[in-house]
Amino acid sequence: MVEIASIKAIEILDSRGNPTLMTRVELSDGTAGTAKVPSGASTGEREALELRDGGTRYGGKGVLRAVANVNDVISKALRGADPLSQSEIDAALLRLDPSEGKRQLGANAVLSVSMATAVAAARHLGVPLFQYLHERVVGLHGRYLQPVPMSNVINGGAHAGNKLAIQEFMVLPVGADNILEAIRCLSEVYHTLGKKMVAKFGRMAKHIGDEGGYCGYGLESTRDAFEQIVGAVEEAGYSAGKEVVLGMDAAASGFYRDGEYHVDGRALSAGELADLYLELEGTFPIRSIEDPFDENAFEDFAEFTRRTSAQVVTDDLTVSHAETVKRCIEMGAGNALLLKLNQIGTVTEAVGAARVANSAGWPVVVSHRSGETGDTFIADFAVALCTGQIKTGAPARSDRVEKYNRLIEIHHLLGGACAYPREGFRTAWRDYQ
Ligand code: 2PG
Ligand code: MG
Repeated sequence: MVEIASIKAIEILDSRGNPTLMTRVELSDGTAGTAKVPSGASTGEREALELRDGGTRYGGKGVLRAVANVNDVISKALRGADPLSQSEIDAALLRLDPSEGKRQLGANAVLSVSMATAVAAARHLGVPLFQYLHERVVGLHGRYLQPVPMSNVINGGAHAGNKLAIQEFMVLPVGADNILEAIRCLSEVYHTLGKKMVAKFGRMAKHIGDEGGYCGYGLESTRDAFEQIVGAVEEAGYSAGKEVVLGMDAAASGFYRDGEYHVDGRALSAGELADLYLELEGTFPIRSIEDPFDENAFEDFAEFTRRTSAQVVTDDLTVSHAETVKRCIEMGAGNALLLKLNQIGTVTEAVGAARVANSAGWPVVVSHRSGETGDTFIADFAVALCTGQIKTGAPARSDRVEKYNRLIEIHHLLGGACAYPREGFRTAWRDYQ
């Protein structure tokens, strides 16, 4: 029987140049898997802990304590364990750190081992990661669904230095027949948007934010940003509202202060902000809105979910925790789950949160973080879960593009035999569970 022979973490850098972990799990047959952990900027206050060293090294952001937790504590405990049982590996990790939010070892330390073990197990079996996760971890049946990418082409909020309070302005290529055409579409729209913004605002508009979207130079308001995107979609030869629809992540905790939402030069109540979203939805083909209110405004989420016909995605509200997802489902606060592995800290728990969401009819959107690496685990994870939706930034810079490249590779590995949800991106997953 194959077993874990060694686990070794090192400190590397993420896409913002901040330290993170890369962990390698080696098995007794010599096969190995590595994983690199991402990091958020607009983090939810209930997320699992990203353990950082403090002090002056790397401005306090070093992760040597988390690295030591992998190398000294986790590696000793898991040596000899069965890598083919992801649930047992993750249960063992939880026993090592039973604290709320993985505060002892750090969710970054724990997650690096959880993911790297899955990668090593897939290598050992000689199957692609998405197939291993799909069959052996999620427990599905060999029919795959590619995700519609929600591609963040203009960055605002915590991800760029501009006047936009809204964090992410996204395009969803729902008219494409497959993932290859979808990625081509979003790349064409992205480049057309860049040229258009440079023509209007000058070369500064070419700069990009943390997730590869344009930095929003010259844009004065939410409406401005959507107008530019719709113009670019049409100029690129696609029909806005049909072949390409829009999404946004307000990440509203980022502009909520003293009971008001500070957006577009105004201070709005939750009701007024809801009215603004509905007005935008009436003007532009917006089909998905993430975190429209503060991360503690459960009631406002519920009220808005009743009023809008867009998908209401919960991120900072639910932080990929199954228990909080249950609470939101009961309240009707949102109707789709954003799933980030590092908000919860193990693969098994993330799958569990997805299961809870799906069992109530909620779709799941697998997501990157604003601080990423070249790791492509989430591309495989989205295909494995058949979520039908992924959020992984603009088609720019390797930290984002590698995920798209992996989706392209998966398409070819499957010989093209992989469905694409098109406009059914909110419901297609149901046929694949
Ligand atoms: C979000 C994410 C990813 P961050 O809010 O959804 O886009 O941002 O990783 O900074 O939390
Ligand atoms: Mg978000």
